[in-house]
Formats: sequence, C-alpha cells, structure tokens
Amino acid sequence: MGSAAAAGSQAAAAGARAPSPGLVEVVAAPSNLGLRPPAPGREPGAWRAPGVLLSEGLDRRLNATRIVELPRPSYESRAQPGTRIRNGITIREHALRLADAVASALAAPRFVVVAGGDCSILLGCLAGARRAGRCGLLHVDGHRDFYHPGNYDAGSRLGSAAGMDLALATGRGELLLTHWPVVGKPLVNDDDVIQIGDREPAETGPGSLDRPIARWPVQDVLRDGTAEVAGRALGHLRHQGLDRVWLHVDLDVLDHSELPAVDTPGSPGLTFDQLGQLLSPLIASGRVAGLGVTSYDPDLDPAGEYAPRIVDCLASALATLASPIAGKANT
Ligand SMILES: [Mn+2]
Repeated sequence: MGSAAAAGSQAAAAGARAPSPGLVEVVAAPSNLGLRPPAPGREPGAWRAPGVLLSEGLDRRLNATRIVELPRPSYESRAQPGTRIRNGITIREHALRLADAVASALAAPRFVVVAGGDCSILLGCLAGARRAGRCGLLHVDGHRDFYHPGNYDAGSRLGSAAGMDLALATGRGELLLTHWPVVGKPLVNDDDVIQIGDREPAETGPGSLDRPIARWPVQDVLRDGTAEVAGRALGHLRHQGLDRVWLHVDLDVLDHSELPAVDTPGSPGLTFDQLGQLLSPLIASGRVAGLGVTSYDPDLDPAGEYAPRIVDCLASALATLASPIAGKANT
C-alpha cells in the first residue's frame, strides 16, 4: 500500500471526508492588506505572489484541476473608519470572498491550496473551512502573529492584521475580523490550534501566546527534527480528536538565508528541504483539508530566484495528493 493509500484509509477511519488524490484546487488570493507600507506612499508587493507562483507552474506541479483567481483588493495606508486595523474593512470583504471560494472547493471535495498574499488571508481560509464544521489550525509561521488589544496598545498605532492573524482567528481583537457569517466567533478554539516554527522566545509581553495553544518553536524543530515535530503535532491532533485542520504556512518560517523575500525575514529558521519534510507527513495524514501559503513578496525578489524554490517545496510537500500515480494506487 502506498503512502497516499494509507493516508486515505486513515482519513476514512477518522471519519474525514477526504478528497481523492489528484483533486487539488488552487485559489489565488492577491492580498497585501495586512502589511505596513514598506515606505511612505508605497504598498507591499505580496499581492503579486499568487500570479508569480502560478506563472512558475504551481498549478501544473500540483496537478490542479481548477484555479480560482480572486480580484486584487485595493490597499489604503490611512485608517479606515471604525477600525484600528489597517484596511480592516477591505480585509473583511476580501476574506468573505475567499471563504466562499474555499468552502466550495472543499465541498467538491477538493484539497484547496490558497496562494497568498499576506497572513490576513488566514481569516477567509478558516471562515470557509469552518462552514463544514469543526476545523483545527496548524499555524506554521516564523512569528506567532498574536498581537491583540489585550497585549499591545492598539490606540498607539494602526494595527497590521498580518501580525495578528492568529489572535483574530482565535477570537481576540475587533469584532470586524473575529465574528464571521455561519461560524460566529471564534473561527478556531485555542485547544484546536498548533503553532509551529516561531523564533520568538518571550512568553510574556506584546504578542505573547496565551495557553493552551500547543507550540513547538523553531528551536525545537531544528533540535529534534522535522519528523519528530510532525509526529508530535499529529499526536496532538489525535488526542484532541481533530480529524480536520487547516494548514497555514507563512514562508517567513524559513531562515532569511533561504528566503529573504518576505516582509519580516528572520533567523534561525528552516531550510526549504526542512519545510517540505515538516509539511509532507502532516498532509499525508489525510487530516489537512487545505493549505494557505503566505508572505512571499516578489518585489523583494527582483531576479525571480525564489519563486521556483517555493513551488518546488510545495510540490514536494503535496506530492501524495498531487501525484496521478498515487491516485491510481488508491482505486
Ligand atoms: Mn505570519
């Protein structure tokens, strides 16, 4: 029995409605709404990432059966009325469109890959995935993205949703981005979240993570290995009775020497190979409903040298789903 067939039977045993291998849909979510302007009067280039990844062959490499391209939302640097989150109103509008796209892909059923965009796309991904019931979150990110009015002074500056997406997803912050149609609030319970790969040591202070969110920082992944941490994460999902999760991958979990073309690069971090090795068993478990990839900024990659490596990494992580041979093995 191949690994994809094994993954399929595990998912069936767990009661998940898993798509057949090979049925991948790509949703392009060209948002840069959650980021600060890189310079006065300029807007972040993360909105270009889906187009660049598609032109590098992302859909072909994933053997995607369908591509849905959402319109590019318009970015405003100034505050919008009634919110202390930059582009808050537009983020909600974009997230609702994204949620529709994700929900229909999952209902098909297809495995959905959402190409962002900045981390604020997590909200639309979860809002769509949750319409079909309980769905946990594997948040693989170089940062915890956990700023909320309980741990920083929201009055002092306009907030960036890309630094608060995990807080918003767990119901912390403005109602504008925490309460969603069909689902209500929160998009995901703390108990149903696993954070992997952040390099932030502080357990208190601005952006600190509340218990009981499970967390393995990047230092653990580098010390114990990707297979060990993936195994712990899957053990936690089994323990929680979670047979369905959304996988959020912020590419800033990579070391800045591997991928400098993100809004907030850092170190230590993973290599592309390590990221693929971490994600692969998670996806092969059959518990992952879909994946969102965020933070690549083509404006910071003028020679276009990193897009092929991102596509390679995703293709390797998703190999058990994308391979037509794996599909035949399952029939
Ligand atoms: Mn992030």
